[in-house]
Amino acid sequence: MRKTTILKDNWKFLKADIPCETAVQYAAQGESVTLPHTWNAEDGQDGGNDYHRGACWYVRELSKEETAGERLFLEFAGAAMSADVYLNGTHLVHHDGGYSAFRCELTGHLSEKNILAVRVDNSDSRTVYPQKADFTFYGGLYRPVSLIAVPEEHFELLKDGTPGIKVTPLVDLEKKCAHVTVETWHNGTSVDITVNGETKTVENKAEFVIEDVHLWDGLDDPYLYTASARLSSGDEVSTRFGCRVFACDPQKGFFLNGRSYPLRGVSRHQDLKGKGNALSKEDMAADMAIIRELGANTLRLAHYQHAQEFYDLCDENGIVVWAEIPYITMHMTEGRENTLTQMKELITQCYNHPCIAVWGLSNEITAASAVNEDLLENHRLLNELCHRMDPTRLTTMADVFMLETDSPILDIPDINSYNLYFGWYLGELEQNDEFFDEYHEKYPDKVIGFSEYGADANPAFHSSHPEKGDYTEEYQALYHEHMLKMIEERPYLWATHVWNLFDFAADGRDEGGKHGENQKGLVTFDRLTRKDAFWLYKAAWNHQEPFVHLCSKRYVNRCEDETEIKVYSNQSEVRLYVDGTYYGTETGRTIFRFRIPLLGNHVIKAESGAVSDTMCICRVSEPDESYIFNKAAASVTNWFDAEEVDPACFSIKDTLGEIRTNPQAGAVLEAMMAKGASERGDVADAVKDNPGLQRMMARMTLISLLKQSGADEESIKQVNRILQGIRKN
Ligand code: GCB
Repeated sequence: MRKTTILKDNWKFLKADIPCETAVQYAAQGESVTLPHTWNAEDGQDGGNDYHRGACWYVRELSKEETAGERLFLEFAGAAMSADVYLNGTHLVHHDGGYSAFRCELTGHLSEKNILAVRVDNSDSRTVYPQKADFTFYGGLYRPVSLIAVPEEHFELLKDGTPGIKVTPLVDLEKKCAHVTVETWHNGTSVDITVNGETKTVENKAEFVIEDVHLWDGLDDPYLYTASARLSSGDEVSTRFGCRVFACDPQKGFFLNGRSYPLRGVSRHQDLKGKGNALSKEDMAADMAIIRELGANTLRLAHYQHAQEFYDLCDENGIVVWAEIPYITMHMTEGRENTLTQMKELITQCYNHPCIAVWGLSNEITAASAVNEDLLENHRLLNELCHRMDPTRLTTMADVFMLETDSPILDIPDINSYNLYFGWYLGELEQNDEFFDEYHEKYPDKVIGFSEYGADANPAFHSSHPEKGDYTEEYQALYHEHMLKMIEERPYLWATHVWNLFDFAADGRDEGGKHGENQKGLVTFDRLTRKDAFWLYKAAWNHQEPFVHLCSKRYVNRCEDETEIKVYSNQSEVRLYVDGTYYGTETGRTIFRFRIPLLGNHVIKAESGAVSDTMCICRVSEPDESYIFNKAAASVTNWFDAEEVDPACFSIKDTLGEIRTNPQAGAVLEAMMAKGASERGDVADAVKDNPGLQRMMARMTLISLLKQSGADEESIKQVNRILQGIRKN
């Protein structure tokens, strides 16, 4: 028999980088904590990029009862980022990587009184990923720690955190059967392996055939089988598995069990406002409920290995998953070994989950690194490792927008995917469409996906003239309306993932009225507010639960004669009532628009069949300043909208490409850029050296570039005056 004891209580936490003996000696004076725990729950979420990154200690005495058993192992489901485990002062194991599980054996080191001390360290490192990324690197024992007592004869526990049992189901769709191979690792002589009611006694590996197989069929029917293995000592392991076939076609996109199944969904980070990454099972289940409500059929579990409980939830809910390691943003020449061990652990620990379709090698790794031989070699080794450990799944990679599509790195993974932020960080929305059209035409035989896209929104900010960079709920909604359509028109995209389902902590950020948060979420960090864009996707993806949603409900005070009333719904007809009087009906799909005169206070009701939604808006004489985040940019916009521009001459409304066609106007631009370059050298250099980026910049209007770079109103006006003095042709 196996006994697992979760060590939740009675830990002492010391926020100090001290020797083990000192930590043990002063443990009583430490802070009492329960696991899961992170020391960055507050300072990792409040901005300033100043959260504690260092080594801390967790100390706990193990009771007699807890240490009973023939062989005793200790399991850490996640210790961020590196950990050293000591029992009674003896160092037992060192582990690098904050997102994968590891174990060590305590047997032989136990005495009368047993003190466990764990040094956990999230400081800077040149060898352990992640080091540069847009999320908080929380430190702590933020997932459960357990004792596992097993008999002398038991399943393997140490190697890469293995579950001891590995199941490979290969499905024959025509014959409607599955060939299931079950492998086990143990120190006994034989093992009884059971699948679907059939038991085989073997040395370690058995093959089964399941006739008339019940498929794991995505959201509709995520059926799970169980495989179990038992030794004569009574030690037993079991795992669930699913029988399904994933395939990708460059023209037709993703297939599940032989039918077209475009993967459309979101990404998720594993943190929560006020708690950091120390989540409970209930927190995870609540996240999954929101994912189901949205109607997404895929998740990119970014940017690292998530909790086993979360992959379990994806198995149970039929969500197709992209799993990845935190090999992100910046390649480290001394980090190769760590990428390989993190990948080995990810695959070993997650192999049995039917939800996982692809292994992600890296994310935007060329954002801060050149494509050199060392980086290519690292990717080749990772790719080979994935194929060696798991020939049944494809490998992929999330490419940064400025990575040239003919870069040799794209040839390494089986399939690719791009992260594009046109329409947010730079460029215009249409450039997303153009990018994929060009790619698809140039590489008709390559599978391509859309691994990230998004725009930040703070639901406190609103506008009737939303635009890029204003952080309004309305701009985010418009952005996603464009993207949803763009994606629907391109079924060849094997997977698309909104960045991100939830706002998340990025302590280095300070923007859009919040400190320390990336606000690209469709839902706020505390999960309490679904932004309008959430309802857009729900209207497109959730066909189960009829609803109508009135947009801009938080935009109450409006200063205009006429206002737009926009409704998102998964119904085909929406009726509108203003102050109790029928106003009109719109038919269509997903987005329904009305315009109404704004006279005073109004009660607006949208209705479709049995479902309805209501809001109140009111006419005000002055714009409500509390809705505007970027007041400087807003005033530039107001000035610019009112300004008469002579179209025969150049202006800041022209694109950089147009301006460059004229030597005189081009010289004005160069001079302006050179001034900017001397102020922010690195960025300008990156643009200069990157033809792809240059091409994209050529399509940006000068006004959007100026606003984005934070230029003040006076200098924008000045550049415009100069350009207006230069005639086109
Ligand atoms: C990216 C990164 C992601 C960031 C995101 C953003 O490309 O992969 O980690 O959070 O952009 O919001 O800038």
